Amino acid sequence: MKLFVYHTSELTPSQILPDTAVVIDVLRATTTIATALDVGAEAVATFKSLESLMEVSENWPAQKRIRAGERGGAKVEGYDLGNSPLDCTTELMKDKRLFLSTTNGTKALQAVEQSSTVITAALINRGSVVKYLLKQNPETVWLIGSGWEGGYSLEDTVCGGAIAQSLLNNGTVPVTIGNDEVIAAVALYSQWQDNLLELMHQASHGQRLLGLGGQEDLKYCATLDIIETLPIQKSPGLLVKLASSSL
Ligand code: 3SL
Repeated sequence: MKLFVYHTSELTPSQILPDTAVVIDVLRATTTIATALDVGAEAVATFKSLESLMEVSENWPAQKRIRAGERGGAKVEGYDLGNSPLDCTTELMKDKRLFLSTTNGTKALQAVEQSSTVITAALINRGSVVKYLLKQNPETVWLIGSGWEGGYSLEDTVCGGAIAQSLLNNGTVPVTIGNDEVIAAVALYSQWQDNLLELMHQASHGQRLLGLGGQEDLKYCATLDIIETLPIQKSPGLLVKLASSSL
């Protein structure tokens, strides 16, 4: 397995695709996606634009859908939810399809949606991501941060580092380093691994969310390995929970 880290989707090569793309938006899209599927959502349909979300979700039974729209960290008017993973309760999500559009995370997903395999990662499900990659052992793996409007986000790269460090230390499957960003991401994670919440507080998007009252969101998003759910793309933009027998 050859591992690459890209801090943002804008920095990923545009002419080639990996065997497995791992999209990361710790604050908060991929944390929300994993949580929604973990509590029983039937699937999460992701959209770069709010217009296409509205258009596609119109064809889905109203009692079976939840529309979530976030821009600039805030809920978009007229949507059921914003992008807080803490809104994803079993009561709300069970057997529903979550239609989600966020500022950067769903855009990053779209950038690599043609890869043979697309999964999403966050700190909360890091262990399952590692387990899956070691089991599948794809030739090339890209860990892609969503960043913020083209810029680098600390929390996405630290998650890439958490995954990369576990893969590089696994001791059974040979894993090689594909670019310098892997080394940088592992160094970042090594520095902050015991203080991930403090890193979120220092990160620019963490500060943006704190300004919007997102203290509890930051706490949840900074927690490592608390769920086993692995979101995997079934068709472009549509994520489902990987069956636990496949992990
Ligand atoms: O940028 C994104 O896609 C979001 O996850 C941003 S937020 O955390 O919902 O503000």
